[in-house]
Amino acid sequence: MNNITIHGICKALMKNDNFLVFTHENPDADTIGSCFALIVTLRLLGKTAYPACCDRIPASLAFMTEGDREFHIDNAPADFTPEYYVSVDVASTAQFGSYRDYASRIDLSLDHHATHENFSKYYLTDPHAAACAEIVYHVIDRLLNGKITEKIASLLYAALAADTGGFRYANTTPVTHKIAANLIEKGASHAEICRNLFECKTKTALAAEAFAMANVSYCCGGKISYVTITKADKQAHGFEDEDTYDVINVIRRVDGVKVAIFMREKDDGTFKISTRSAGEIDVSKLCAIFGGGGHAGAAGCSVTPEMAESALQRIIKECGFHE
Ligand SMILES: [Mn+2]
Repeated sequence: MNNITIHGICKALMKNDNFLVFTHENPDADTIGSCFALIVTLRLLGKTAYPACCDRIPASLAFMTEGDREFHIDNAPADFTPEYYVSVDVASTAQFGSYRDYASRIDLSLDHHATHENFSKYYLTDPHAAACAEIVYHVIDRLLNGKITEKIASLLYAALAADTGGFRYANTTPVTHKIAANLIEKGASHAEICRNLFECKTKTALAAEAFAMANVSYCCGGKISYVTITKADKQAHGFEDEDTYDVINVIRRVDGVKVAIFMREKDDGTFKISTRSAGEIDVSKLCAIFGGGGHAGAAGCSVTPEMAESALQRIIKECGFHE
């Protein structure tokens, strides 16, 4: 499954310079925290490193990047020539989004998705890691001889907290808690991070969630909840794609729901389907039918507008619940 160790990764990073570190498309806190923690570390070691993020950082996560939201490859200085390409939390070539063409150049990928495609020269995937940041933590801790800075600690803590839903999801392990404890010891501002991640919401994000609560449907005796937000809905109610990131978490909370499905029409007209499972069903398998992937408890895929309704019905059917 892996062709390099943490020790090997540290050697490769020490030996090289001029790093470009890729996040996945529609970046979340894990890919952002992993990417920026690695960049800060590499710079501390005297190296040149820049992030490559094809999509804007969501406004709700801009607290992780000091308010900056654009980290395109051409935002790096003109005289920067990348020599070593890394990706973090990226499970497949498709997840590079508009940077898909770079996938074949990746020297090293660090990931925690069981569905990881081995697209890179070297790869370390640990599906037992709650977040990619757990793997990145081990790399950084070794590179810095335990001298993790406050800033790095906060970035990794935010990544860990986000991918575990505030250490509540089934992916949380004793290792996750030990790493989190160490990051707090190193100065991670945990309370502020958790407020930013889980409590603060823009008015438009709250409006999107209110829309979802008002329009959610149930089937299979209440075991499945689902809702769709179209472009027209977004226009009519004034919310944007990034306002809808927590919609899936709103509709999965309903008592008795085993699988939640959220379908969102993107600006390019395709539909992004996000799924969550309470445990029984492996939703990554359902999303794989449509070329997507993710984790057993959280997965997604994208389909064409013509496919959207039938994909939703197929996913519902594949859950195998009876009415
Ligand atoms: Mn992740």
